[in-house]
Amino acid sequence: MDRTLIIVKPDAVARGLLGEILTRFERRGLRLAAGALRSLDEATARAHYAEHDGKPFFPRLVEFITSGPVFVGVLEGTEDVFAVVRTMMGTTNPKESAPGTIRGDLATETGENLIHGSDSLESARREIALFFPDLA
Ligand code: D4T
Repeated sequence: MDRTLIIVKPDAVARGLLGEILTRFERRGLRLAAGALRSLDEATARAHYAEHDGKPFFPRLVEFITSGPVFVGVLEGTEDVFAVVRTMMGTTNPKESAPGTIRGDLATETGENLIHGSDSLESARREIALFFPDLA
């Protein structure tokens, strides 16, 4: 069974959208294999977003993801679950996200786009090992 990692970001938790977002995944047929509210420290945030280190938006991204509690979860339930989750999230820039997606329904700004989801099976393995070493 494939698994993928989600992070419900500080903007979503602060806006009270955690339940709405998890409900969407559950209604789709996905299950939470693990999950917890956490406050990410800078080292964990930098490790998670290492592929973006050096890009102009990286400092702001680390500052944002460490600015308040997030919900880190592992979803499972179908083959290529990462792709199902990414489709449900919508595009990175919510202004371009289709209605019906999480970002397309609930967000407008790239810097506050509510949710992270692993972008491949390899990313999912790496990210699950970072946040839930007992599951890896
Ligand atoms: P994450 O990784 O958070 O699931 O988002 P995406 O997979 O949809 O997008 P990404 O990895 O390209 O970007 C990571 C994170 O950085 C923010 N960002 C991105 C930003 O603030 N400005 C930008 O120009 C880009 C490309 C939003 C998501």
